Amino acid sequence: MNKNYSALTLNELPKRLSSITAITDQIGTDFSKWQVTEVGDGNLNLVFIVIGSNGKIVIKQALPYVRVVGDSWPLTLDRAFFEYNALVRQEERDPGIAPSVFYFDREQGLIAMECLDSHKILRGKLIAGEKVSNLGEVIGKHCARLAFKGSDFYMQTKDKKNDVSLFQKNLELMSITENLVFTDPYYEAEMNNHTEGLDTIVKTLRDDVVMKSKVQYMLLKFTSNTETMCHGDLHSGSIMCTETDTKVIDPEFAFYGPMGFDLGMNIANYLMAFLSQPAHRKNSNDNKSFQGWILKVIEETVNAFFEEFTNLWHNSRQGILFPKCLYEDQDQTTDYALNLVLKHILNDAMSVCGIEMHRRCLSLAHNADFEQIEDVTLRAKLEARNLLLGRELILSSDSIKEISDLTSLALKFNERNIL
Ligand code: SR1
Ligand code: MG
Repeated sequence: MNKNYSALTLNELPKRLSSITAITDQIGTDFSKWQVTEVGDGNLNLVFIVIGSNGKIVIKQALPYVRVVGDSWPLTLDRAFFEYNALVRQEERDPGIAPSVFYFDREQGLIAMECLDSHKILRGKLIAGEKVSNLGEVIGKHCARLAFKGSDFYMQTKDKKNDVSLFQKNLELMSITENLVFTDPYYEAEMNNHTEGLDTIVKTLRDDVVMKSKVQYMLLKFTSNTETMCHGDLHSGSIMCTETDTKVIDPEFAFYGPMGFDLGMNIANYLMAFLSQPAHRKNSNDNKSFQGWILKVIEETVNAFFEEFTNLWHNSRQGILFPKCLYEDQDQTTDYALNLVLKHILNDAMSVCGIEMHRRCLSLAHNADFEQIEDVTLRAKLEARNLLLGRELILSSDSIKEISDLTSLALKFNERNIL
C-alpha cells in the first residue's frame, strides 16, 4: 500500500477534499458546511455521500482489506483503478448508464462520482415488490453494448489486446470470483455457510461430478476467454433505479471474459428474487403478480440483448472477427454466424446463471433476497428450489434455446416441494 494512503473519516473528509476543484465545482467550496454520511453497505469499500451548498457527490474509497471480513483479508487499493477504468469504458460503450465520474486519485484509491440519491439499489426494490419500468430493456441493451463494443467484433486488435492486458492485472478481484463463485460452493471452504436444513441438497451438488466439471469448464472460460470487458459483478446490488430510470454501478470486478458472463449473473439475481418472493409477499395474488413481472423482466432483458447485439452486428462490425470481406462483400449472409455467436453467449450465460445461484446460498456473500427470510424452514425450502434450478441450468445450459425455456423451468421449480 502507498505510504501516503489514509482511509477517509467522517470528520476529516471535508478538509482533505476541500482543495480538489473537481469536487468543489460540484458541491461548493465552503467545506465547513459539508454534511458527510457513510452509506457503504457493500462488501469491500467505504462510500460517503457529501452534501454541500451547491450539490451532492459520492466519494468511494477502497480500503486496504475486504470490508466485510476485516483486515485479516488484505486487498490492495488497485480495485479503484480498475473501477475507474471500467466506468470510463461503460460511459464510452453505453453513455449515461453509469454515474458520471468527476475525479480519481489512484494513491488514495478514491473516486468522486455522481450521487444517485433518488435511485435505490434494485435488490431492495425487488424484495419490497417495487417495479421499475424498462428495466429489462435497459440492462439487456447495456449487456449487449458492453459485450459487443469490448470485443474483437468491434475494437481494433491493438486496442483490444492492450485493454485485455490492462484488465488482466485486476487479479485480486478475479481471484475472488474464481474462488467464491466457481469453487468454494462445491467443497467445504472455510468461509462458506448455508441455511440449516440444506445439507442433503448441498451433498447432492458436491457429489455431482458431471455438474462440478461443467462448472470448472466454465471457470476455464472465465480465466481464458478474453472475449470482452465484462462488468464482472452485475447482481441486483450493482443496479440502482427509480421507478423509471436505471443505472449500473460498481464495476470494480471488471475483467475481459466471456460475453455471456454479465447477462448470466444478472438473470441469476432475478431468478433468486423470483424464487424468494413467496417469503416477501404473503398475499398470494400479489406474489403471483410480482413473480410474473420478474419473469417478464428476464424475458425482456434477453430479448433486448439479442436485439441490440444483432443491431450492432449488422451496423458496427468493424473488428477482426467475422469481417465483412468474408460475408457482405461477397454478397453472403451472416445469419448462420450470428446465430452461432448468440447461441454461444446464451449457453455461457445459462452456466454462469446456475453457478451464481449456487454461490449466493453456499459461499461467502449471500443475497439479501434469501438472507432476510427469518423463518429458516421457509428459507431452506426456497433456497433448495434455487439450488436445484441452478444445477439444472449448469447441466443443461445448451437446452435453453429460447428465453421462454428458462422462464418455464423457473415456474416449474417454483412449484416443487423439495424440502
Ligand atoms: C469478498 S467480496 C464478496 C462478493 O461481493 C462482491 O460484490 C462480489 O460479488 C464478491 O463475490
Ligand atoms: Mg460491488
